[in-house]
Parts: sequence; C-alpha cells; structure tokens
Amino acid sequence: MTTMKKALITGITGQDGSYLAELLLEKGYEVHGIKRRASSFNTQRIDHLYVDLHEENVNFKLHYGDLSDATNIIRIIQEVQPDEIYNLGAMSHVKVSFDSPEYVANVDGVGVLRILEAIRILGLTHKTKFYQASTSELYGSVQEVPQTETTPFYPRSPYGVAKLYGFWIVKNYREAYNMFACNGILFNHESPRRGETFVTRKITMAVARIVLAEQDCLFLGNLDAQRDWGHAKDYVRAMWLMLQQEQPEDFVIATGKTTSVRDFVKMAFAECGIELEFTGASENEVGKIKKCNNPDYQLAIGTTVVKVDTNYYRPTEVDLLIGNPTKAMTQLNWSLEYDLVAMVKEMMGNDLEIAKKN
Ligand code: NDP
Ligand code: GDR
Repeated sequence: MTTMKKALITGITGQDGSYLAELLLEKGYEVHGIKRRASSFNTQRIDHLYVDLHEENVNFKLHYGDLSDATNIIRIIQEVQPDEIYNLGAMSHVKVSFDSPEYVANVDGVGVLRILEAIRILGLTHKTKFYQASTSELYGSVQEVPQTETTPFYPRSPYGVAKLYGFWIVKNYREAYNMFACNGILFNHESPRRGETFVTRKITMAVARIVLAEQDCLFLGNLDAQRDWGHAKDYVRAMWLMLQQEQPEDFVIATGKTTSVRDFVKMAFAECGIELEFTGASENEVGKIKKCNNPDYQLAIGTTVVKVDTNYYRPTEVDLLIGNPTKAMTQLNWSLEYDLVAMVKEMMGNDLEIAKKN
C-alpha cells in the first residue's frame, strides 16, 4: 500500500499557493498550508478547497503561522512531517518593498532560512524536499538577454535583494547539508487570481470598468517596462516537476517572449473590440480610443482612457525581462499550455463578469 505524500505550502492564500494546492490535491497529496491571522477573511482563493475537519479523510488543512516567527515554522513542520515544502510566502510587491524594506528582508530573505533550519533541526534533511519561490527580479538591471540559469544577478529593489539572500541560502544548504532544495527562478506569471495591485490585473480590472462606463481613466506608471508574462497555472506545474527530479537543481521558468506594459494595455482593450492609440511622451503620454468595434460599449473616439501617474514609478526600475526556459523544457519536460493572448482573454472575461456584477 502506498501512503499519501504530504506537502506543506507557505503562501497558500496567494495566487500561486491556490493553484499549487489544487494541482497537488489532484495528484493525491495531503496538502497543508500556512495562513496568516488577519482581521478580515484572506482565504477567498482557496475557500473552494476547504473541507470540514470533522469529516473523515481530510486531505486539506490550514495552520496559522508567519514566516517571521521561527517557533511556529518549527512546530508546524514537526507536526506535518512533510515530504515536500513549497515556500511561496512573501511580501511580493516590488514597489511596496521600497516602503517596508526591513520587513521584506525579514520575511522574504530570513524567512527562507527559518524553514531550512527547521528542516535541519528536526532531522528531516533526508526526507523533506524544499522548493523556493525565487524570481526574475534577481536579474534586475540587464546583464544578458535572454536571462538563463547562469546570467549574473543585479537586483534593483529591497524585494529583489531579499530574494537574493533566499536564493543563495537555498544553494548553500543544498551544498552544506546535502538537502534536496531547489530554486525556481520564475518570471512574471498572472491569472484571474492575480493580486489587484500588480499591473496586469490592475489593467484588466480597469479596462472592464471603463468599457462598462464605471470608471473614466486608468492611471499607470512606467509604460515602457517589458515583462515576460506567463500563466500561473503553467508555472505551478513547473514547481512540482522540480521536486520530482533525481537531483536538486535551479531552473528558469519563462515563456521566452516579452511585452511592454503599453502593449498589454492595448491587448486588454482589443479583447473588448476597442483599438487604443498612445500619443505624447513619458509623463505626458496618454492612451485614447481610436476605434470601437463593439456596439455594446459607448466610448467616444478620442476619449482619453489611460494616463501616466509618476507616483507609480519606482526609485529603481527593472526595464526588461525575458527568460530562456530551455533547461526546464528539456530536463523537466515542462511546456506551456497558455500563450499571452489566451491569458489576456481569460483575465478580461473574468474581470468583465466581476464588473457587471458590481
Ligand atoms: P501573492 O502576493 O499572491 O501571495 C503571497 C503569499 O504570501 C500570500 O499567501 C500571503 O499571505 C503570504 N505571505 C505574505 N507575507 C507573509 C508572512 N509574513 N508570513 C507568511 N506568509 C506570508 O504572491 P504570488 O502567489 O504571486 O507569488 C508566490 C511567490 O512567488 C512569492 O514568494 C513571490 O515573491 C514569488 N514570485 C512570484 C512571481 C509572480 O509573477 N507571481 C514571479 C516570481 C516569484 P496573505 O494572503 O495573508 O497576504
Ligand atoms: P513586478 O510586477 O514588479 O514585475 O513583480 P508588477 O506587475 O507590479 O509590475 C510590472 C511592471 O509594470 C510597471 N508598471 C506598474 N506596476 C504596477 N504594479 N502598477 C502600475 O500602475 C504600473 N505601471 C507600470 C512596473 O513599474 C513594472 O516595471 C512581479 C511580482 O509578482 C514579484 O513578486 C515577482 O517576483 C516578479 O513579478 C517576477
């Protein structure tokens, strides 16, 4: 008889945590997650997975905890005895990290160490495999295009610097204690569950409200930034594949294509049958309606619907990210099910439904 594998996910209430929990449950895992105590409910993304603890064979369980507290990390890992830990918990907003740099260093950097030490102290080094949510923000200012597993790092935010510590402490524990610990260097990935302050979701939600005449204008920061955007569902599959390998290694997960923020805005409007044109430069650039091919939407040609607000600029910016996923595609046999057009369509459909309900 085979026993159920146990996984522990930090950050289970976030975008990736929710998709990964679904994937692991489908694969027959017993899934444990760490959630933070909050004054209002923060489990909307995983409520559909909840099982009443009084039922038999409960395979989904949440534990209260926080990555800034070693005591609860040790207690939960001791109780669960997981086969796999996925560390997705983090203050993940790059701009906000400039406002709370010390907190981010503690949670996104030292938080990784707390889990690795817990595994070691509890004598689970040979049992528990560890996945760390590393990021393309490690590359920061462009050193090489496209970026691979060997491109030098040059982070450009307190978030990126904290994640750099996380990356290296994983590598160090792998070498020092022979732990099965991997870094997934994931490029931006989005979905209808993406947090509403990240640029893609901010755009799709605003476009939905604009076409339904619930909002006049979308204010954005740097329209020139270019990102390699994939779909979160494809990316959580890569996390799992990394921990099923014979040997622990680090992998870049990306689409290999890059798109500017400006073009993402155009794609979101185009999904609603609206052609947008940008005029002006830098702080004075605006997006205006050029054509409206959808009779459901009453938008006058020439109306300004996008403006730049420099408050959204970052003290130091990451201009261009484009990853080379060849290693993951050949070694993990990982592939993409979504392209950017399909993802924008899914996000727009979701946000139009929400806007209509409101
Ligand atoms: P989200 O912001 O959607 O989720 C972050 C999760 O971390 C939430 O569950 C959040 O809890 C939790 N969290 C925040 N602070 C703490 C803390 N102090 N202790 C415990 N948990 C905490 O991020 P994503 O799902 O998008 O990303 C998952 C991980 O992958 C993050 O580590 C992120 O930095 C990294 N990453 C993300 C990429 C992306 O494009 N999405 C790309 C590369 C890396 P709560 O719900 O209570 O806020
Ligand atoms: P990023 O994602 O910083 O790449 O980090 P975000 O969507 O926040 O920004 C992407 C780019 O868009 C520009 N931008 C704006 N960004 C936001 N949030 N709001 C705006 O109004 C706006 N206008 C322009 C930004 O300047 C930036 O260049 C995400 C997070 O998920 C990290 O946790 C993860 O590690 C990286 O992706 C890979």
